[in-house]
Amino acid sequence: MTDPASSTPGPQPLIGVVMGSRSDFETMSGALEVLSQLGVAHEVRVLSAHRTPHLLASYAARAERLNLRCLIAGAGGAAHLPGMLAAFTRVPVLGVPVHSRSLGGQDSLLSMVQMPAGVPVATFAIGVAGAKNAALFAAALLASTDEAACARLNAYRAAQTQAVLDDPYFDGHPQALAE
Ligand code: RP5
Repeated sequence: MTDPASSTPGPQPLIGVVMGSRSDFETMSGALEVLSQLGVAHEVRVLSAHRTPHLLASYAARAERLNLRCLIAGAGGAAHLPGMLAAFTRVPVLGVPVHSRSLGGQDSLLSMVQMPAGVPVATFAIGVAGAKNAALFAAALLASTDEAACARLNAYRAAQTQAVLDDPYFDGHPQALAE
């Protein structure tokens, strides 16, 4: 069988973004947008700890083979994907708890954050905020050894600050003070 991973076009990925189901895509697109904005080469896979456990194990091996700097893994409910990836690879895993219909993502969060000592998963906030922050965290890891990545991350943060300063209702803005 052809490995779809081996035919991925574009630059060598530095980050792997994985999710437990296509239904997680809306949440995880927060991470994909940030990585694209910051020009971080990445690849995306749908893998399930429960439905495709063998595929998950082989992807963990691929992550090491490609020397990916980290994996961003999103899942919901009994969210074992990040923990199982972390068990199979030394590549750092950033976990994104996806909002679940029945328990609002609390189940996802606790499944990830309560890992046993020895197999860490760096766990972020539930939902899109967590997905974006996981991508920013991954970019910050790259920035420590890559000047161009560092400059792009600094520019992103400066633009974010400027957007607040440009808001006419910003506290320090002359227009807001005059009202
Ligand atoms: C988890 O189960 C996935 O990460 C997803 O958040 C949740 C529901 O999956 P679907 O039933 O929508 O495929 O494995």
